[in-house]
Amino acid sequence: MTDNALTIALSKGRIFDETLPLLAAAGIVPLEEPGSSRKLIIGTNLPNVRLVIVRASDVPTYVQYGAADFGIAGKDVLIEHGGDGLYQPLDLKIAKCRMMVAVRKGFDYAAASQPGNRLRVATKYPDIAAEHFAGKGVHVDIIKLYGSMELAPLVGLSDAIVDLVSTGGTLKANNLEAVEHIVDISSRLVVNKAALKVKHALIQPIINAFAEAAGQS
Ligand code: PRT
Ligand code: MG
Repeated sequence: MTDNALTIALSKGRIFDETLPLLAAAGIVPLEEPGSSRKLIIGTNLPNVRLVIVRASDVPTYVQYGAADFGIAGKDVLIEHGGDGLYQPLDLKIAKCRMMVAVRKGFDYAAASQPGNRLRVATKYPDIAAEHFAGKGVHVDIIKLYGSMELAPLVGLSDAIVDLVSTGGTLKANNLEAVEHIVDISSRLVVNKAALKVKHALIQPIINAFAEAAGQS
């Protein structure tokens, strides 16, 4: 795309919903709602600004390679991605949750997680989980899953899970309990480093509007 056009990568669902007010503060209004539209490229009220709708965990990749100029991604996704090629100017304080260790109710986690012990941990976040347990001196076999981590301890696939918790409703409904807090998570603005230079005049006012709308200017 040309130097006066902008592509923004977003995932549908909670990040899209919570980004709408920020976009509006920057004068950007999507022409369609990705929940109902099957389109992957969505125009906006501004002829030079478009949105691309991608999986939450793919946002950093689109931005890293410059297929999108900027995007919004959870800190969970950014830690696992590593952040190469990304400028992260702003914590937008949206899509907040907590990265937690959880186990079946009644499981003696305190005993199982003594230093030197070995634990099977199912997660979509192998790097975050490995670092957490390394810090405690607990050996872990990490079992990588792509979703529904909550099932793993219930059917004997793992002793524990590392997953995101917001209301706690999913854990409760599945007879699990959170036993350790790893890190607080919220979503960040991620900008392609080259685009920030070349399209600075277009991107900086949007960053400023987002910062103000997110209460950080
Ligand atoms: O759904 P998909 O596989 O496409 O990708 P995704 O699940 O990564 O995307 P999405 O849209 O669900 O999440 C996007 C981002 O929102 C994540 O990267 C997080 O930064 C953030 N976020 C905030 C959450 C949650 N809250 C959250 N509660 N992401 C996921 N959850 C899940 C959690 O994994 C668990 O299964 O919701 C369930 C727990 O919720 P409670 O409310 O029952 O505790
Ligand atoms: Mg999801």
